[in-house]
Amino acid sequence: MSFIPLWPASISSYSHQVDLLVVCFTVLIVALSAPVFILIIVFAVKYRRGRSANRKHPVNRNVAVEVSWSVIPFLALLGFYVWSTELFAGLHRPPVDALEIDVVAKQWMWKFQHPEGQAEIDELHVPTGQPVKLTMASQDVIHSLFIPALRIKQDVVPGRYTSVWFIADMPGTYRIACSQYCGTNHSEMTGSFVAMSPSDYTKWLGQSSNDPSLVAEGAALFRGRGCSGCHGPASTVHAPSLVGLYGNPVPLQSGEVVIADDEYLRDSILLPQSQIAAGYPAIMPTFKNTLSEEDVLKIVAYLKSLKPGEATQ
Ligand SMILES: [Cu+2]
Repeated sequence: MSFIPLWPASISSYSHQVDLLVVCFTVLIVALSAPVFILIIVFAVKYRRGRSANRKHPVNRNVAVEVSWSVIPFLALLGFYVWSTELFAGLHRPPVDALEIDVVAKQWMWKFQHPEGQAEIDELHVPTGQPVKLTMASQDVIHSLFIPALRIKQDVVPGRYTSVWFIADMPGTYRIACSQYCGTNHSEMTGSFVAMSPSDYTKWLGQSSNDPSLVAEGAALFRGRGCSGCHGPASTVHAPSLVGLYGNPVPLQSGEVVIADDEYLRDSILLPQSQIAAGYPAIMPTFKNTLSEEDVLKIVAYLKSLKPGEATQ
């Protein structure tokens, strides 16, 4: 019989910080609430009916004490608010050199796609000591990727990308779970998180390198689904060139200027009428019913690879 450990393995500096936060917060809450319960019991015994005790209570106000027992806990809790918010916000600021892995959640499995093309189901292999950023999409309902050993959990929501990042420090095999009820087999939507030394990871990549890279698959889709007909260099249709687009500002017809990030590229493919680039007619059809989230992630990977000055297809 196996038990769920009370304190699961903690394998990153982030997970150590979360643990420290939880321990300190528990200590604070006990320190704030224990005196209340202890005094309830003490007074209940001391002043119970029939007991001879001095029940006179002369007026004895001490403003300094009364203010301090409100202000000190308030400041302590505010400190925890700042601390935990800082930790939480850090989850969404990945370093630029992070290894990018795409995640598609669907009833009831996790699909992970490495940039070199390796795809895995319900298993995620990552190198230790290196930042890894997960860009996640859902094919159906809301799921939530939970990796207890890293103390991270992020909802995966249909219709948009969410992301999370981490650095795993200790090699080993840990659990992955879906922590958002997503239908009948929700409880079976689990998997293994395998952290490997960088050399083992390179070896692992080499073993399963039959698949073309994400960028190559995206490029094939870009041509195969007709995107290049309008957006390619030889096109006669008035459509914006997508070379060097990623990460740069895009002026919209509405006068707004947005940054072409993953989410913008995704929306432009699936909801092309929502944000029209300034100076271009709104003629692009939606690819909502013909491309899966996985296909879109591949095309986005391809578009991100298009840098000005490099040969394009
Ligand atoms: Cu799920």
